[in-house]
Amino acid sequence: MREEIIKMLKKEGTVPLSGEAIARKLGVSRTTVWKIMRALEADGYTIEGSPRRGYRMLQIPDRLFPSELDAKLSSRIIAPVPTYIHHHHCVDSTNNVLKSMADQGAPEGTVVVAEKQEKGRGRLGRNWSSPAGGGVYLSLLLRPPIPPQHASPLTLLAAVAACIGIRAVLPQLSPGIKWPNDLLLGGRKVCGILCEIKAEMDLVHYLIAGIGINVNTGLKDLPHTLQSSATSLKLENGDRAVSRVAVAAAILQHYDELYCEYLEAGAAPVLARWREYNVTLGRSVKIQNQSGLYAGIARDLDSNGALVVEGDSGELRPFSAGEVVFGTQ
Ligand code: BT5
Repeated sequence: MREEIIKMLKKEGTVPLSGEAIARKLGVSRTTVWKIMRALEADGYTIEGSPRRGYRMLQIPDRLFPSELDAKLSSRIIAPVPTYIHHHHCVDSTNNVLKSMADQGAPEGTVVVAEKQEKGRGRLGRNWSSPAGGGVYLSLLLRPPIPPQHASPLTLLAAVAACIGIRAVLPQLSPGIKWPNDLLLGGRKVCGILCEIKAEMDLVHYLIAGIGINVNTGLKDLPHTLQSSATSLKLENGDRAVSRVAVAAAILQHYDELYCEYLEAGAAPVLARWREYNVTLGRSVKIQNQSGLYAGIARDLDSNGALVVEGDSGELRPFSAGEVVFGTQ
């Protein structure tokens, strides 16, 4: 009902809509309409209400509500309708919330978004700092018909979607992908991605792609230890605020398009786009993984998304997991 009322008010624009007309259309009492208006105001919508003339929507908050995201989406698989989007003010981790929904059978394309995370997670038990107000924290659910050993390109797809989505909203910025899927602006991290899968030997049950972006996050909102390595879209945009809804919707839209293409054409187009937007290939790197540290030049991705590194004596070695440190760092 809430979503319906938002749609009705937006459609009327500056023309007031009477409480009675809304109540009649929705088959509820005027008191119910009044209560929903109060709830919308509590969520940050500015609504002018006059007993004689009715209600007008004056301002829409930049929060990741399903109706706001849906208004910018024309997707086929990821959030094809607003009921696929689950908005929370605060969660421990959107990946955790979506994981329990996936275990209970949530459909492919389900999305969980939050304004704040209390235990945002990075890879290998690391932390993703997720303060309220400035960031976008979202997770989306895929159920690709593939074995787990073919899942890597789908984690790279998340970085490509985030990169293209950000560039679509802010064409003046050029985020680049550090393997496997960090997004950097001016050498600083603006977006991190955590992909988790549940699988049997020969079938992926589901993949959750969790994406965290510092949109309007101020450096002072982040822990001291991150202030020299992190940035936000706002900071890179000359300190001008950026619409979180626009960024989140653009990423979901591009994710949808890339995933549809992946299902039809396989991994090659995703890998080609990753190469186009990366800032890793051709650089001197050190790869840290469970077996130690390996230095060389990052040369290419192989067909499964592994990073191929050329060692000192010209030998090529593929890495399917690990941490990249650039030679100059
Ligand atoms: C990542 O891990 O970068 C994955 C981050 C994924 C976050 C999303 S938010 C929605 C979803 N729900 C979750 O709980 N997680 C996902 P990793 O490559 O391991 O990098 C983690 C490192 O990034 C930390 O150890 C810090 O050094 C740094 N870091 C943490 N928070 C940051 C932030 N807000 N901005 C920039 N760097 C940050």
